[in-house]
Amino acid sequence: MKMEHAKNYINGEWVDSESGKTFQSINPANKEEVVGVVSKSGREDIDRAVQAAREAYDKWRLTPAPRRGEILFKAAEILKNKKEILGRLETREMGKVLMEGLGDVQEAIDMAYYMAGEGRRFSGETVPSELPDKDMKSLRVPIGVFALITPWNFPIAIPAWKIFPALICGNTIVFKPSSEVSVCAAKFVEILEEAGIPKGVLNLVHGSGGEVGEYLAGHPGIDAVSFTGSFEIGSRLEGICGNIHRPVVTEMGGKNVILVMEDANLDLAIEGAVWGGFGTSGQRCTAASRVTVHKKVYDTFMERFQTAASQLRLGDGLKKETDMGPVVNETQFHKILNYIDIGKDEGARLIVGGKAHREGECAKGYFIQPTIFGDVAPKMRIAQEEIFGPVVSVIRAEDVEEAIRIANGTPFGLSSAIYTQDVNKTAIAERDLDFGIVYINASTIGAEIHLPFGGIKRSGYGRKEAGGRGGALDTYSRWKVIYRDFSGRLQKAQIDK
Ligand code: UN1
Repeated sequence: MKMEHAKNYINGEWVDSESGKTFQSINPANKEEVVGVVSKSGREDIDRAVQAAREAYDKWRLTPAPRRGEILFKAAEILKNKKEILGRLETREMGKVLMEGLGDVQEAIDMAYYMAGEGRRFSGETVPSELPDKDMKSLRVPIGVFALITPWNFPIAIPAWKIFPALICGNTIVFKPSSEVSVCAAKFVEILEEAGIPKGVLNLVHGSGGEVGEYLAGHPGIDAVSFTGSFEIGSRLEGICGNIHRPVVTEMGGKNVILVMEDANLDLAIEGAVWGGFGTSGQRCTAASRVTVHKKVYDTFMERFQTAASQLRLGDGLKKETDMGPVVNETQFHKILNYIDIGKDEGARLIVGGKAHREGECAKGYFIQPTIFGDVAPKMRIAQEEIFGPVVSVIRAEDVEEAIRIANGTPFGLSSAIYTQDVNKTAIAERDLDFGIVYINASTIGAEIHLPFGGIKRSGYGRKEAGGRGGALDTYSRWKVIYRDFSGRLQKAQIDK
């Protein structure tokens, strides 16, 4: 397989880091395969990228929004042509199965078309004044230079959620992707370069969050920060930004939950639990890591869920027969196995899985068996903390009210789901589940890009991501209000009434 070189992209040029240092990006399905050699950046590289973004800002903010939209439209077309290449690269670099890699790229394509259109709908309000010969309006204006810090689990989609709306709103960008997916990020930026993004408008700097991410977020040349990743890092960035009065948006973890009621269509609920719990090897912030099941159907559900999970085939995500790929790296691998030990120590019942999977070719990668714990108590750590791996905790519930109380009883609030045929229960769930997203008869994953995405409590802070006016546009623009008095005399609002 081809080894790639992922360089920094600063002021329209692909450059090595100033120190000349590099690091490797490895295929988690096969540690022997180096996917790419990546420029390892330091503060001096960040300084240059921020400066380039600052210098490009005035010209870009004054470029008409429909023109900015045309570049995004072109990016969508190129992404469409390169969908297969990018999807395969995602599988090699972070392990998700090809079908999911392609879905990830599709999310970016959809976002690009959607935001391209927003360039012509960039509207504010015009309202009448209380006074004669005076007009007034609100305008969306860009915020300035955005630092965008993204995770490894959606290597193309999440950067697209941030970069496209930031660009359409007229901001310039310093983009710092997770070091796990540097090659994907570089390929994505190459596409935007090909689409015609002017130099300096989008800059890419590789490196680790600790070394360059925090420095970037607090950099004096940055106006606002958008981050997706763990609560630990996100809350640290909130602190840094709060201290210097800088807008920050964070999308963080989840302890998402599926509620299975006594009247649920169990075929559907089990498919949903498998897809939500083990899709992307459980490494989604929306993953269904908890399931609460009504006591009347608990035993049947468990038996069938166990059978379905044990049939999943693990392997390299590029192979057609693979259902579930590896987890992303050694640190996550050990962290997840450690959580499995914690679950056993806490007295949860291990139903299936629970071990690393080292058969055949899988010995070369970071594979963990799909794991289900039964008889989990809501306060156990495995039911409270984000594991970010293929581990699902199943909790018994008496009724819908108890299931909702359990669902709401963690520090997170991103995504939730209820399976039931009873319209009244869906209404209660919709009203009372304390989450950013509620699914009805569908799993906790699969948010679409034209509605806002995000959660409450430890799942997120600030405005929401992705789509909808309340998502993308409100995050990446601010309101400016204009009053114009053309009466030629002093008029006093409120007083002259
Ligand atoms: C994430 O896991 O970080 O709703 C985002 C979903 C995807 C996005 C997940 N569209 O599952």
